Amino acid sequence: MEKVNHEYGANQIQVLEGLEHVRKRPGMYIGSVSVRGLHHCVYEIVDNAVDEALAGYCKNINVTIEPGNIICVEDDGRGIPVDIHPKTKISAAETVYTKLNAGGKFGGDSGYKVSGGLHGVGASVVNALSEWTEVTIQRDGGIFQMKFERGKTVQPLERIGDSDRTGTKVRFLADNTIFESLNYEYEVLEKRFREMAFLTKGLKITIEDKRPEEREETEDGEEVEEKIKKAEFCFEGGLNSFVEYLNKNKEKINQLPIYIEKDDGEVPIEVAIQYTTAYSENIYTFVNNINTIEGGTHLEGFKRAVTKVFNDYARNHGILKEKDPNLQGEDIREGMTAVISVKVKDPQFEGQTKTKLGNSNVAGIVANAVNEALSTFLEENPNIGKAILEKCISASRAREAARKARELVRKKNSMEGSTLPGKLADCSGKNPEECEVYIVEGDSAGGSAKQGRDRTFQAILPLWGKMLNVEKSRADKIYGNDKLQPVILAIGAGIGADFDITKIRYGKVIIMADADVDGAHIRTLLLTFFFRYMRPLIENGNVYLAQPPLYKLSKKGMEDIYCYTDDDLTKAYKELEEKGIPRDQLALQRYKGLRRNES
Ligand code: TSJ
Repeated sequence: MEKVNHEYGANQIQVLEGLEHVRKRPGMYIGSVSVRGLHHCVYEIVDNAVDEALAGYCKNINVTIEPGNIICVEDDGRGIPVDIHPKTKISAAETVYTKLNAGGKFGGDSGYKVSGGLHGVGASVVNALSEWTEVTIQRDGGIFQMKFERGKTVQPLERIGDSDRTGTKVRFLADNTIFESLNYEYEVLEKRFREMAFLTKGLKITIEDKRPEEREETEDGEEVEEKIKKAEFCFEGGLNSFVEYLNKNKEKINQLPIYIEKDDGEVPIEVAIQYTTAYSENIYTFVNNINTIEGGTHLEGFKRAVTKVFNDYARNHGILKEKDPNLQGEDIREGMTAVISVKVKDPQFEGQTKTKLGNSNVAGIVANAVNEALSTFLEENPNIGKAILEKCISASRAREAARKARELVRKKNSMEGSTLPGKLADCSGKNPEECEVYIVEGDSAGGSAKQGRDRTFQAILPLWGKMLNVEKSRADKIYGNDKLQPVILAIGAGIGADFDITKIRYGKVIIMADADVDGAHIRTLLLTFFFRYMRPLIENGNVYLAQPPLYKLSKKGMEDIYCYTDDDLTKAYKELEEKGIPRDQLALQRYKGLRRNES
């Protein structure tokens, strides 16, 4: 007995050291202690329940944000095993919660665990970063419960009642001494759980925000309508539903997505493809339900197969003649929306953000599956095949025209030296790292920006008239566009495939548009342009949005107060009133051109 106790003690110390380290260096385990890391904790717990669903034992997962930012996750799976682990002498459930990375070591292995994967650091990490945690398990005819504080067990697993149901419920309060904020964003969680439900056909996930609403009022004291913060996601169509959701506002070429599902026992694959009349390509890829935003071997295999199948089909059906060159991948993917989901037993994640699949065998497996299913689909649906290929061919022509337009722009620029747009009020500084350009809307705004700037490092580029929506035009229309041309020239790093981020003339590209609907429109159009034609600029963090104040409150002897929203203004009035400064003693200035749309 003595000896056993001793071992138990040693074990406990090791456990505590592990979880102490998580508290010392939380970033190493969950990325950051910002809201992002906070949301990660919720995903981590939910992932455990999704694993139970993938193993085939759970149909429902309910997530609740309770008042006080407590998170509750409940599933109807088998319940975490409660029997005593022979080695550690503590329950399996407690081990999952107190040992780093213990999750994967337990039985019932579905093989493709989400938890223990990329952000799968294990429930113990969330436990260590929580002020308190309460786990309730129903199985083997009983209700069992255990409690923790900052990772330490304050109540070992005990039986607290009888039950003929099974399932696991976890409630936790993240530690506010670790996280910058505990304000979960309902919309962010909703989006992730919708995605999780798309990826696991038939699984029902509900989310509800039960925190009391911060009472919002407009200036006139009218109450703002409450948003519904409750959703239920369950998609029998799986990825088909996902693609239909992504394309809901677009004009479709194939009404029903092309659906491919194949499980060779090694790498199960699910793909859905739907073409729209849009010009962009939207492909989302997942490995073990993790969004692989950097792509990888699964995406490569997919692209390779799609390019081959459509070219073969076009040749066999006389759409491409012998003398015609092959269609390029990008032509074939114009207007394509696709979601690819693969399950890989031992995924290797590479790349800057570790979201690029590296397993080389996956490329061939995906390519084969897509090859086979897609060529069969085209043979069986020749009308859809022809409609898609017609679009590919005009994409290919446009690409050729775009190449010529781009070359023309390049030639013109090199002949005229580095021509800067006439309207640009450049800065005198030449070091891009220190310089910034404000893209402002209209002449008057441009004028006041010029007055207020420090010309040693701040440049102003005013824009006029209707900005082109690049989402609705092909590349050939963009290179020569007179609204975009000044932006391209001022930034000075080219566009599209030629874009070279090392050549940017300003380290900060700042969009400064009015705080009204027209301003929002211009912001969206410019951001879309940067996203589609200068994406490294966004990914490298060079694009900024200026937020000018809507109001200034002033009074003699008091420092000016700037308000950025109507809400800010209401709060400022209230706070000043409490300090004994009534509204009628304050001068309110509304900034011209920065108003919200009042029409
Ligand atoms: F890990 C956790 F505590 F965060 C957590 C686990 C949180 C939530 C909301 C659910 C779960 C969870 C775990 N749900 N279902 C399970 N299942 C198991 O742990 C389990 C059950 C039975 C067997 C078996 O082999 O009989 C094996 C496992 C891994």
